[in-house]
Amino acid sequence: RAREALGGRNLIFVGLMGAGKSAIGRLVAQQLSLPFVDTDAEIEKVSRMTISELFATYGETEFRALEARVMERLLHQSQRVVSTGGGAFINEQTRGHIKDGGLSIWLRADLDLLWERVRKRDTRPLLKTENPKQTLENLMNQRYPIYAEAELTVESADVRKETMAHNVLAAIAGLSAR
Ligand code: SKM
Repeated sequence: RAREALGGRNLIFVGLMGAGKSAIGRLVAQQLSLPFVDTDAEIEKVSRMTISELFATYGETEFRALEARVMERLLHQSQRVVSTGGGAFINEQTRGHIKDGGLSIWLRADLDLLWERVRKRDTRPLLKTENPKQTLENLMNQRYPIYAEAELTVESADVRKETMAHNVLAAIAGLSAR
């Protein structure tokens, strides 16, 4: 039923780092029998650099421009499930591509859950600050009103990813019942 409700559109996950976009997106793609792509991974592939290297070498502005191009290209291919980098939906141009390119879904999570998941990783250039938890909270405050523009919102909880995938599919299926 979720696949019917999608009606051939792409399904695009947005939200902050640590919300589970990639893990849940991959699982939802399997369950919908659609291909999956993660835009951060795709950017790393086309640039042959890591996200951290891209930020360090070219800066955030260039990264956002590349992200916008990659998003536009990916969303114009065959139907798929896409998980996006945490800042993708915040960039006006990329947000336009996402809104035009399929059904957007915000995985919303609270600060403690996000922090537990990102604190151990060293792959997030935006969190290389004196007080990364405060930085994460600032990002939440800036970004949550914008993520809220996604067509659907699903609350990300500290539960098994299978449960989250189920919640996502139920939310999509519910669209056709509205
Ligand atoms: O796209 C990467 C990059 O580290 C920037 C980012 C962000 O702005 O929240 C999140 C990551 O997915």
